[in-house]
Amino acid sequence: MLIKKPNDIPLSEITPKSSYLNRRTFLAGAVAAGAAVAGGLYLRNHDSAGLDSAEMSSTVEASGAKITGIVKSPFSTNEKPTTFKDITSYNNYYEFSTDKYEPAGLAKNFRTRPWTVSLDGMVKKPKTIDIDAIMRLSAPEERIYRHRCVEGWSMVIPWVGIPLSAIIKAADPLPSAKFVAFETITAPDQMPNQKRSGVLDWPYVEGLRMDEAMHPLTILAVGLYDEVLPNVDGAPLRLVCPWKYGFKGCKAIVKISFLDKVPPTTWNRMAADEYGFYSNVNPNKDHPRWSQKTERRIGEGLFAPKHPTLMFNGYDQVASLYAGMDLNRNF
Ligand SMILES: Nc1nc2c(c(=O)[nH]1)N[C@H]1C(S)=C(S)[C@@H](COP(=O)(O)O)O[C@H]1N2
Ligand SMILES: [Mo]
Repeated sequence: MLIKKPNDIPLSEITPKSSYLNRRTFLAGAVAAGAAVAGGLYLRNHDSAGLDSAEMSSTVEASGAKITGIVKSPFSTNEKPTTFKDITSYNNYYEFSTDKYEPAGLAKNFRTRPWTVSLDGMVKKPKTIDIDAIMRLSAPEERIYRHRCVEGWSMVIPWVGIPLSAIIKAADPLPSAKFVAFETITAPDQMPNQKRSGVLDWPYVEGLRMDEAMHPLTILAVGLYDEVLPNVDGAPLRLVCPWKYGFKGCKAIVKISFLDKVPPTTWNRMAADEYGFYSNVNPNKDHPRWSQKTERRIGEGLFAPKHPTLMFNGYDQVASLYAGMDLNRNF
């Protein structure tokens, strides 16, 4: 799991296990949710406050649907993307399970419509936006990004998303807003671990400094491999900030708040000595319990040579955001 012993990582990949308990929970959920989708996969949009409703009659298909009009991006890496199968079957999504292989099945019938995101805190006017209106704020862009988990593994993920800056502009924050906070949905009826104690504090929360949030590399992902985002990767909307460790990428976002002080973040609250607010990828700053110098690329096999981990995960263009900061402290 995030983050017990480093040698858990290879073991969990060798032996994909699914506990009997969780399998039963999943099967029970599948029967109930199956009825809801049996009538077809087309879902209607919902109206949303504060945005034009001229296009509100369009429809969006559920998981597996192609996203059209995707624009390529100069920010994409030309490294070989990790397979769709690996990206959607090896996951961290603690609301469903702390195992890497269980979330895919457990999240299968997670409901992503209707879905709204509230924009609040230090904004001119708090509002609620429908997910389908968010998807129309900016043309969908393909962003093929390296993804580096703090546990020491990585992938290359062809996200589809919109710049986070687009929704921040729609939120119209006050000049006093210096930080942006993200919150995952609370849905214990759908997320088995939200009914259990001792996993994490729910809801999962994350945050960025305003200039990090406005940086053109930072996106809200709505898809991958040209398809609507699979549930297990954080559908319908998840944060992607590619120069930071993966846990900053809050999944299934329902709230974005604007603040004048550093927001609490889930892993920092859990273990402040191990996970800072900034959590920029940094090969020179080891985790207290393991090295961060190298990473295992998922899909290459357990015995493939590891890749060197790059400062800022290779996204050096963000270095100026941290001028004057001691990057080797536990940020
Ligand atoms: N709500 C929520 N968001 C989360 C997590 C989580 O457990 N819950 N795990 C984080 C971690 S540790 C990682 S590495 C990435 C994994 O994203 P992926 O499953 O799409 O690869 O999601 C991040 N976002
Ligand atoms: Mo992670």
